[in-house]
Amino acid sequence: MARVISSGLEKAQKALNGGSSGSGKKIDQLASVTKDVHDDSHRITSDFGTKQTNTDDWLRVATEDKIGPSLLEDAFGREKIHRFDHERIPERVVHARGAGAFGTFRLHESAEDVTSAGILTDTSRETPLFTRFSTVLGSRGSADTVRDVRGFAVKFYTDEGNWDLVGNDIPVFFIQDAMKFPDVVHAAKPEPHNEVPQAQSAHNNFWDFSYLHPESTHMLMWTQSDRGIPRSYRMMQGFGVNTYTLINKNGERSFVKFHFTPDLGVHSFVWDEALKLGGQDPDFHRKDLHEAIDNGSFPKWQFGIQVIPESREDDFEFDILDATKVWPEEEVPIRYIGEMELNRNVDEYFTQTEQAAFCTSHIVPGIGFSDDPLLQGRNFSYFDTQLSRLGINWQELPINKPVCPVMNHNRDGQGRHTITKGTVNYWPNRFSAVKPAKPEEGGYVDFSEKVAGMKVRMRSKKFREHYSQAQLFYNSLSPPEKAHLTGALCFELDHCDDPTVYNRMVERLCDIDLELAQAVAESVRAPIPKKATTPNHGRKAKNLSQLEFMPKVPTIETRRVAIIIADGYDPIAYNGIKAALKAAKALPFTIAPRRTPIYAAGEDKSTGKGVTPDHHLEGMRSTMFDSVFVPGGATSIETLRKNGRALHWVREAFGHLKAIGATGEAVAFVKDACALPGVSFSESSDVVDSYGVVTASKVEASGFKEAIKMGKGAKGFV
Ligand code: HDE
Repeated sequence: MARVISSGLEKAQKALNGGSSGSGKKIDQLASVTKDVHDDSHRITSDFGTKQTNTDDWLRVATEDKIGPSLLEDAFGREKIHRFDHERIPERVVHARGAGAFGTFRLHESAEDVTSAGILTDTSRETPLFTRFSTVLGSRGSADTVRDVRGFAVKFYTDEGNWDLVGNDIPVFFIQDAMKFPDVVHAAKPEPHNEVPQAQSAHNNFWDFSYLHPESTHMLMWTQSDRGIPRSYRMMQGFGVNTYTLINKNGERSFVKFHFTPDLGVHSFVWDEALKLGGQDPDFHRKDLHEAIDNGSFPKWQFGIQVIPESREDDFEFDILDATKVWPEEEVPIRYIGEMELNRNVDEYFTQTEQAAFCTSHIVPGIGFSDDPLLQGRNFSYFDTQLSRLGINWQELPINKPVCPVMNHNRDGQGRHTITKGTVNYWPNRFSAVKPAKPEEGGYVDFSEKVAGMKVRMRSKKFREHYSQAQLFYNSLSPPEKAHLTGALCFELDHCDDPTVYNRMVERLCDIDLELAQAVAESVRAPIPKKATTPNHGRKAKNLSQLEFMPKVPTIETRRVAIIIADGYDPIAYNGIKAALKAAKALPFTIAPRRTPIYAAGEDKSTGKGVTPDHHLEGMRSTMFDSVFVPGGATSIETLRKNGRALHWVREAFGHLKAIGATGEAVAFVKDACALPGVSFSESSDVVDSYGVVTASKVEASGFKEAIKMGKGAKGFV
């Protein structure tokens, strides 16, 4: 019998996607080339379609007693090995490790005053999309939780063609000119002589490059802040980074930056947690995204634009085409006009997430480029790199194929799928077959612009100021965020063993903040600076600290909560908290010393069913959860007190600033486990004390849930 795969979810998603219209278009297009291994009517065939009876034994000369030579004649055997030999394709030269999902874009407010793009003006549309998140430096098999920038690439399958917005979770970049890209990537990737370290910027070459490129200073502040270690792909902002343009139907042009702001707020790991997860669960982010979508908790982002009319291009102290600068929101407010939701997991990683190919040059009418020198180079690079990964006909691959008609006189090449009928393949032709579109038919019209100047290799003056916004970002952080940033710099420079590198980097920090430079210098053994090189201007701006992105309606939905029990636990507290968490759509997991059933206080083991834990204490670690709850029960707590791993769970969760809840006998256990010099907890029951620890003599889940919602950062990490 054919297995039915998550049919309920499929149906719900189809309804949500609007069947074959709207955002369902892409899903239906993909369905036409999708086969299901669980369809029981399938039989193994060769690639040329012949059914096969044996795919386990090579055709050979053999008897029951003696094995003889394998025969070259075995076409099936050769085909199987030959296909396997060629399974790998080159990984992306950067952003090799990623995870993707399908979704929908809905527009709330038309932006027709600034653009004619259908996707940004037609509020009745639902546009299907595919989003791929990634790390930058690591190989395809590297860990998710490393300190790095995260890619945030969205392919909108619009009615006018694909629009690829290939962004990051950080709004600025290391360099200003695309020509520097090979240098920054070479310097940041593993060093050439020994291919070490994997997926980390903590090495001599990266920091050597950083010092030698003052333009990277602003970006470094972001990567060393908590933004470099997001808790989840679902809890990151997305930024188009580069300056694009919008053109309205009157032909007027504006400059634009694109933003995605997550409904769940912006949250991060603490560094120790991220480091440990790199080994304990290298797929943490990938699984987190998949799990949330599978559970029907579809992540959403508000989509916004910052717009500057052409006439105001030169009104700012920075160049608005410089990708190492943000447009402060005080000066250019964000206008939120739409929403992106991710609501469907991929069916197959390789053909969808791996073969997805994004190009900044993919734009649609109403959207244009600017002279941003980073963007101009990117427009060449993405197109070019797809050739080494996917071959010339990569745009025909199902994941990359537009949902609108594609027709032109480009032909042939390796792996061509489309069959184009007719006697001509050039334009113009005597039949007037396949002709260019008129603007009124939706044809892309390049913006006419007068350009004059000297042909030179240089950047203009405003591009040469590098520290003002680095200071702005640093100044805008809360004290715990500053402490985390300082700690990150100390960690990274401790991994550099060349004094030239760390001494110089401390010099560079004197361009940002003297106290920061002094703290890092002391920690890494660099000469302690006495004077700022560039005095800190003291200004701050809004929405740079991630603490400003607490969700409008805080939620614990999809937060992973470990409930630790042993035999003799208090069933009322256990069941109460579990029900309360489930009702709030959090994900409770029962953790115990073993995975076989655990019995409640007073439960008769011979007749009782017990609770079957999801995991045992050795199988998982506190790092894999957002929060820990320990119900009371005298015998249970007695057992847990003697279990070093249980103590470590609670103490580690506390060190990682997680909400911890306890009832009854567990209150004293939690307090003892977290006992640190100078730490005291409030005694009032069911109150979140300033460390996020909630203790209560009876089950009142509200305080605990509030503590989970608060996330990290209230007290800083010691
Ligand atoms: Fe990329 N970048 N990049 N990049 N980038 C690639 O394209 C490049 C830059 C970003 O999920 C490559 O298909 C140049 C900024 C993302 O498939 C490559 C420059 C931003 C992804 C490339 C930049 C990004 C890439 C490698 C300097 C944020 C992953 C594989 C001018 C706005 C897309 C590929 C995915 C991938 C070139 C700088 C984001 C080599 C030359 C700035 C999210 O073409």
